[in-house]
Amino acid sequence: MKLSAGVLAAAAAIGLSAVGVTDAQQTQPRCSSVYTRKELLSLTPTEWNTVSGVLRTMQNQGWFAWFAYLHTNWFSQIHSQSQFFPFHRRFVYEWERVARQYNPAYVQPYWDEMRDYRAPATSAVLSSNWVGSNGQGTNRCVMNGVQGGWTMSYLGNHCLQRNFARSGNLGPWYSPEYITSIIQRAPNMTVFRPQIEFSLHGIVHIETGGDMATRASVNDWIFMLHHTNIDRLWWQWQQNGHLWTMDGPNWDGTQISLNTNIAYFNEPIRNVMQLGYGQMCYQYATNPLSRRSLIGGVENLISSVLPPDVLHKWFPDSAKVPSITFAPGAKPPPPSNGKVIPYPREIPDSWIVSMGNDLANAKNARADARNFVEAMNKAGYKSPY
Ligand SMILES: *[C@@H]1O[C@H](CO)[C@@H](O)[C@H](O)[C@H]1NC(C)=O
Ligand SMILES: [Cu+2]
Repeated sequence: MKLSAGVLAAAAAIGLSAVGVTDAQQTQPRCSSVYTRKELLSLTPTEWNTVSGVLRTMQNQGWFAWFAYLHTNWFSQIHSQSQFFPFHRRFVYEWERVARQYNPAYVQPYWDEMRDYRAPATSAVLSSNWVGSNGQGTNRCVMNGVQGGWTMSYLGNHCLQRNFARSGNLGPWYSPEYITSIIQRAPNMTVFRPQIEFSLHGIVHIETGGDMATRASVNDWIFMLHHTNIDRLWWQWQQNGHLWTMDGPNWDGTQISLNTNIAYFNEPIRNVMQLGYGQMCYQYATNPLSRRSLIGGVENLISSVLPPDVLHKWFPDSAKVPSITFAPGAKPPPPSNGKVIPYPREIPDSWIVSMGNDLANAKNARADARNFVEAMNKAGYKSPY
């Protein structure tokens, strides 16, 4: 596509560099400033005060109920097909936009779930200091953390519920190595979407249980932490050569494209593809906590342990980037300290079917995750994570 003189002049007027305009897909202006979404546990006490205060206000003003209603009402249009990523990016952004009207210092944090994948229930995220732990009593009501004792009004008044799987232990979930492998291997949205939706995405919903395992999962603020992390993973993949990649089915049976409208929001998917443009004026922090997962770092370790054929099958980028320079303190410990990667918990067929999701895709995604662990263990790989 050739850029017209008018487009170039408009781009110059809004201050895009030559590098910026080579992106012919981008029709939105670059943000004049961006804010940074951080891992929850890296928030300062002041930042957490801001966030938790806004959440209480939003609960009192009915926003939890409104967003839970939206997610429920549009459920079948936004899951199990390619709208999944763009819809949820726009949805989390909408939540953040409302929150920032109450306090402009609100920035939506994420939960780095790969960091906690071996024993998620022991994560500080699920402690009384942050989002609270498992539900209590016969009704599984959440009694501690930022939503402790809350009554949710959608659908019908009830206490916020959680019912952790595995007798409250949760997990194991999906390793940083596996998520990194998906990001390196998935060639298009048709492959990438189910691999994330039916691994990490689904298991956190199901295993948290209670409200999180229903269509009204937005009642639990873990939803926002979780989907912000899922959005971060999509962005990682986009930055890995897939900035404008959008293909596969739309909910109405047509093929999706960048010009397809996002369900409910009625604006083209194109508008939310590139962070730092249009309304998407945020970026993701790479702080010391999140560096542990989604790691350039692990590749060096992996490539020193795995036989070349195994390496190239599961980590094709390691052939392109033979060695990585570590930031001080970021180098993974030697393999002798490592542990075998456990098989991840899988999403049951019954849940896939009850949510109206695509069972064949879900089965493929499960098999891929299992084959990965088997290949790593067979090769004698020990994980530092
Ligand atoms: C996505 O990639 C898979 C695997 O290479 C391929 O079979 C499929 O046709 C691709 N689909 C699209 C829409 O590009
Ligand atoms: Cu959803």
